[in-house]
Amino acid sequence: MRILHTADWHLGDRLGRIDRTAEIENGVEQIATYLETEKVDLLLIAGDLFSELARTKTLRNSIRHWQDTFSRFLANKGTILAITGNHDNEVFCQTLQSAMTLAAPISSQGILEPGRLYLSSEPGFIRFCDPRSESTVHFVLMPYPTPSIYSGNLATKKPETLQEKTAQLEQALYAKLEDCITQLPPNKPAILVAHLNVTGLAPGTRAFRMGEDEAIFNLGDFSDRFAYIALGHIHKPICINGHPHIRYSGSIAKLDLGEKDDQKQVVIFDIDDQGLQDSPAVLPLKTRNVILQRWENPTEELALLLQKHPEGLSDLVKIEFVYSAKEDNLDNILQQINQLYPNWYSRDWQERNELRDSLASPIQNQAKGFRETVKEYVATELQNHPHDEREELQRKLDDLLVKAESKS
Ligand SMILES: [Mn+2]
Repeated sequence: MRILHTADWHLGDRLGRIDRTAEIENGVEQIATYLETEKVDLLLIAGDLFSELARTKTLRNSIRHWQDTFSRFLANKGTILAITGNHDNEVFCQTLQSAMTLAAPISSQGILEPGRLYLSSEPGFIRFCDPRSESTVHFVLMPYPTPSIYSGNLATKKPETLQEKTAQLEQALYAKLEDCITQLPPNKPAILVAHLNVTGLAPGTRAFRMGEDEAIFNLGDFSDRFAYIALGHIHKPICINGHPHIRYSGSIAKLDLGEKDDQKQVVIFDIDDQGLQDSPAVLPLKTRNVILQRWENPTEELALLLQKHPEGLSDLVKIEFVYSAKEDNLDNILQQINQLYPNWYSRDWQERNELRDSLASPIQNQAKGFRETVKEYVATELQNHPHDEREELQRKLDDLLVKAESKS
């Protein structure tokens, strides 16, 4: 069976004011092309299909996009197997799963039919028939661990601290994993699909939009049992402890500045009755650049860049600059930014004479209050709206802020 491993699509995600849907869908289309050219049997998505920022309409459009993109793959008996990640909306995914099962009931024999999408938000163990060798391929699925998903294996004692809660969740996941492994037929190759943080990453490697206190799982004792471990959650493509068969495929678009240097990719591998054949192969994905621009002399820098790229650039850019009210024209600068980088996602500036601290890090030292932060955010989001509408919304916002402050 030939399998393509990918993860962390984050459909419907945003970066500042920029909606990333079209770009991420382009990544999905590149994957669909690989499914055909590489004659893949099963597409494996290790969690985080949707962004937590996606609206219902975006979710609907994404599903429609899958229909268009994968209909041929599915009609040719290709299979899509996905698990949920921490960014996926659990209720939405469960509804989708139930609706699919209702439309096409799953056979009770235990070996799942090819030619359809399986999206699992439950940990467990499933089987498919390998269309090449007619043998059975086993998958253990471990979606992102939340107390509701792993409740069957959770200790009954209510946790008193966050550490205790994390420890209980870790134990529940290990117990479930152990339980699935005992159900596997001995000496048959199996694949583990999991959306979580594992040990063996370089210090400071953190999951997308997650804090430092996240649970980290040690797959060490379990990893020998699997021919391949398909991980999702960390957006960088990484092999764990140098093992080519234990890896994060990484996300399919550069979702923020932390991913600016990543070469996005998917992994393809073959598995048969004997286990993994050869070393997994990596195929590149074309992605849009995400960059940071810091200017001390914005007028000059912009003139140079516009001379070089009069048509503008498609990069997603975070811009920070310092200008002088005497020498620079702020309106011109902002206009030229729109011309050069129509896809800027964040911009921040400071008038040179307003600076109190050293010039070296003027922008990072801004400490804004609640009111200022909210107003600034709304002003940025509304900048492309008609003037009247903007003024009216800002007036309403002011009223709301006054009310909120009088209550607190
Ligand atoms: Mn994740």
